[in-house]
Amino acid sequence: MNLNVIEEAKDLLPGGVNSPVRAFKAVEGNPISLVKGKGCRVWDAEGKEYIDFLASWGPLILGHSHPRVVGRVKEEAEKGLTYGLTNPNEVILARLVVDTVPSVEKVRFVSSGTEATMSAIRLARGYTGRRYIVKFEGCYHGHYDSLLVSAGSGVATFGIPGTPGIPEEIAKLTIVLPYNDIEAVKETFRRYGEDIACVIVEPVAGNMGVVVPEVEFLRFLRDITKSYGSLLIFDEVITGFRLSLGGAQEMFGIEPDITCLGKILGGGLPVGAYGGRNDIMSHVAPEGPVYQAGTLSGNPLGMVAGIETISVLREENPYEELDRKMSVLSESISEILGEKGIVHTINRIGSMMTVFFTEKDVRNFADAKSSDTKLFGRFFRKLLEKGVLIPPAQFEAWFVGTAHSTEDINEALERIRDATKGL
Ligand code: KE4
Repeated sequence: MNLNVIEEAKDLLPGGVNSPVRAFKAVEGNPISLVKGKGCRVWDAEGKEYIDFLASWGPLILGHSHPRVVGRVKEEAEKGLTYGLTNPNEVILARLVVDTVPSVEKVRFVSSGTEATMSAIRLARGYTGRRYIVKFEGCYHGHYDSLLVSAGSGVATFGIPGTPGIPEEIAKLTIVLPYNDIEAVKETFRRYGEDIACVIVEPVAGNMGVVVPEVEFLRFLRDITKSYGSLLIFDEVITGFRLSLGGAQEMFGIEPDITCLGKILGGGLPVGAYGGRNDIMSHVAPEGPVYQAGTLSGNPLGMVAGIETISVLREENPYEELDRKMSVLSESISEILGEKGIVHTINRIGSMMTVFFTEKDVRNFADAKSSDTKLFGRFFRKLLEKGVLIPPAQFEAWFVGTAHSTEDINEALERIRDATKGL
């Protein structure tokens, strides 16, 4: 059954998938298809069960099929799926976001994290009238042309296309710098600061694997953008509602000008958002001149899934417990790998972590790339065989959610211990 689905998919979808990482190329594995999820467990098309630390790349902080989320979506779907005009649930979720994310006074819903960051970049350029943007190597902000750009040669130089299909003229308007590198940012602003529209950053990186910034790095970005009249954009698509109710900006006490959200915001349905100060968001059409639109933006089902998810998080405030659970998981995995003499380092913050197979401290993408990705691939495949699902790529974040009980974590650790025997 599973094999047929995967084989037939290859005839109909590029690489047999709707997002590249699902093809398992980064772990040299055979992709599986999942048909059911409940709590912290998922089942593939052949009925095999896995304890899930992928959590659909982050959205499922409450686990799969949370009764309140599913119940509310069912109830809403009975009434209708989409109207193309404003639905009251858009206003309810907007109020929740404004009351929960410290820097957001006004918000616009879209249908993915990519749409959120793409729109935020356009808004920053429209608001400032400037061309250049700054991003950091190893940070991923979705597949928007201006953000699929690799570092040029040398520091503080213009970007080069990260994939075919992006004109050099667009790529060179993006400057790509090393994460955590204050000197590189300082030099870039000294040269181009008057023409920099914005800096976009993952305030905790999840897409090079988890990399926690030096807090003075974020503080420096906040100060230098303010002094040059550029906007600071926090891409909190992963960290929003993940690291704390108010995300990384609440955890670190640093307020960006624009925040991008996604994943948990939609509780598993396609929802993204960008928001920020009133005087900035008032530039977005139809209130202002910066155009952005979407047929299913603010879709009622996505809205109610988000409302229930964020409401449960506000009621339960599970963050200390999630931090404790992830701490037990990461320390126990480190012990298991250590007993086998396997060189590794684990970066963890709150309920997100990454196991790197390198002896280096991982503080940026260059460090992360020193990992033994072949060994990671073997590790992934052995875990999958034993019924543990982690992200099928080294440079991603693992997640723990409220549905992972202590017993689930212990059971997963037994399976992980078993899996490392033949590593
Ligand atoms: P989406 O367009 O995939 O909803 O969001 C793009 C995005 C933006 N910002 C951050 C920080 C993100 O992590 C993402 C998407 N994350 C990846 C994996 N880390 C999604 C998985 C995939 O591409 O299949």
